[in-house]
Amino acid sequence: MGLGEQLREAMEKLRRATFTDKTAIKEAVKQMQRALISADVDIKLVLEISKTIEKAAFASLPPGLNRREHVLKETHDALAELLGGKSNPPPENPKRILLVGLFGSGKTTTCGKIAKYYAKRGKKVGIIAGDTFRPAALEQLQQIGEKIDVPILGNKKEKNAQKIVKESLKQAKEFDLLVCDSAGRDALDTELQKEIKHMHNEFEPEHTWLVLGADMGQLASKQSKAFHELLGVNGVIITRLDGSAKGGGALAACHQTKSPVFFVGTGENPTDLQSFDATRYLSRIMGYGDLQSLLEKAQEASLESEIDLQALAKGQFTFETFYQQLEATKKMGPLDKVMDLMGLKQQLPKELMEVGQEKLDKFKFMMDSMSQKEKQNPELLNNSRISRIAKGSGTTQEEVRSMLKQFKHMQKAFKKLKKIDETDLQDGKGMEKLQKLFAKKKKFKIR
Ligand SMILES: Nc1nc2c(ncn2[C@@H]2O[C@H](COP(=O)(O)OP(=O)(O)OP(=O)(O)O)[C@@H](O)[C@H]2O)c(=O)[nH]1
Ligand SMILES: [Mg+2]
Repeated sequence: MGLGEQLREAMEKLRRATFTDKTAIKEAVKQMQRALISADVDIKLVLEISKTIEKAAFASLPPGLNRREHVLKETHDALAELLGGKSNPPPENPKRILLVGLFGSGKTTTCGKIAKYYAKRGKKVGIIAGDTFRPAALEQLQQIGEKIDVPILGNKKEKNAQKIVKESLKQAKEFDLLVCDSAGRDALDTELQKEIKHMHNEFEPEHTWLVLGADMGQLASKQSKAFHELLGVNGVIITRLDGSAKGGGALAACHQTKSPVFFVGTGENPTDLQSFDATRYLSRIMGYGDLQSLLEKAQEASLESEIDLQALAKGQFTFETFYQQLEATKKMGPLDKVMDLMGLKQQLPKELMEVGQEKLDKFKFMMDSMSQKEKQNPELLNNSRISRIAKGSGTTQEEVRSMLKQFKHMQKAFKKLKKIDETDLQDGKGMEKLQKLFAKKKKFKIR
């Protein structure tokens, strides 16, 4: 079973775990450990990742996520870190890139893709045909070169790759970037090792990138290590990610070479190259299509709570804020969770915590039936106005009164927020202060 499948199974366990049950969590974490260890990931790292997951499983929750989602997100973040961080933009002005890798990993195709990528960004690029083993390797490159309009530097008669590089470098000044292809090799074969080492010494590339097929699986780890020890690999490219393979070996490759994935190949054409996105990749190997939306949800939730807090802190608690607050909290989960987070849970009556879609809709209709002036000055709402609003919104006067009561309760509670300095909210200390403030006011009561 490859790393991809193992990880997916571990994630599946995490997803199904009840999280009230310590043994279930521990079991899921163990499975994750097994998956990582079998991919030759350093034991220290494995333990770090497990600790992160366990911590998330027992720690208090951020707004908007339930326990399961929180654990999945933390796991994702830990794995993304292992892949060299969430975002690794490729270098902007590389001068020399050497591509190395096993037979058929996609080096030659990728040479074309990278050349195209940088040519599109205004660089004058040349490709060195440094593969003298594969029959018709030069022709293959020449065809690619024609397609992308990039010159190929090579010599059909020369069998020594080092000499080809030496010759090509004489023209180096003409180009901003030289991308060098190499022959596919088993990195553990000593003869081939010598060959590529000589070529590497001649070329002196600042970038030596290892090209790996997404279908390589467990083989990736050993080979990556050997290539890295031999040449000092400082970047990884995963090809054929468009196929059915999950590309689990990439995790191990990144770890072995201590270098990030810069690009992934997603097809056979020169434009089928994407800069790497750890989240997209992890969604794939973890078989969790919703990961992206989960992360968006987490971000949205924290954004929403921030925006609301800032508006509230300014003391502008209007009907609009009221509605927004209810709507946001509905999206984020039960209102009492948010109130709890703000240290308000004990102070607010129970009915305030419960807000369903039906009630929200009614509030919306009522608000739509109010004039701007009424929205800004709720004290204007006398009996005749209330009667008008009820009629206009298809609700009863009693329902309008109940909504007003709820609004006033909340308005009063949030007046306390004014005492919090706005800058505190921006630097994240606001929440702490807020909790302290309300914790002190144990006797605070809403009538
Ligand atoms: N679907 C798909 N196919 C790819 C991708 N990258 C490479 N290929 C295909 O994989 C096969 C091998 O690609 P090459 O570029 O010739 O690989 P190589 O590493 O140069 O191979 P050798 O020179 O023989 O070691 C070809 O059929 C390519 O079209 C990719 O990202 N997606
Ligand atoms: Mg090739």
